[in-house]
Amino acid sequence: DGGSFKSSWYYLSTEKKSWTESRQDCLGRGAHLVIINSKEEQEFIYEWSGCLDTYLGFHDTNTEGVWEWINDGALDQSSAPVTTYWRDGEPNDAHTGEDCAHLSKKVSDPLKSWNDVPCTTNIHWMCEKTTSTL
Ligand code: MAN
Ligand code: CA
Repeated sequence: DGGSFKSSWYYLSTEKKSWTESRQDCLGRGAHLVIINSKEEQEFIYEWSGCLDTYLGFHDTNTEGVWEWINDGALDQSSAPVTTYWRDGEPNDAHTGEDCAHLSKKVSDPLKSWNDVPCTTNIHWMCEKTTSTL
């Protein structure tokens, strides 16, 4: 919801890491990999990430094809039906398997900008800390 978007703090990494290392980095900051709860938050994140591809807290590592948000103690962890913003043709679980989602900047539509990659791929990431529940 828009409330949690407006009360969140974000961190954009300068380094590139695997998804698991990125997730761990966020936990070390008292935060979590970004969770997108609204269209407004998706649009904001898309702009704010600039030209960088960044990991999201979204994965299907537990069951192939069943995408879920991480539960790392986020106040804005949502049990609501998930709205996704995949690039056309994604997620495609290409190559030897792709279970981690990232924001892809090789597109022009902010609302069609997610792609799945192997979780071992080193890219940037974005952490989020929800500062109040509103
Ligand atoms: C292309 C597409 C994507 C895939 C990446 C992996 O962009 O095939 O689906 O995730 O390559 O690098
Ligand atoms: Ca893919």
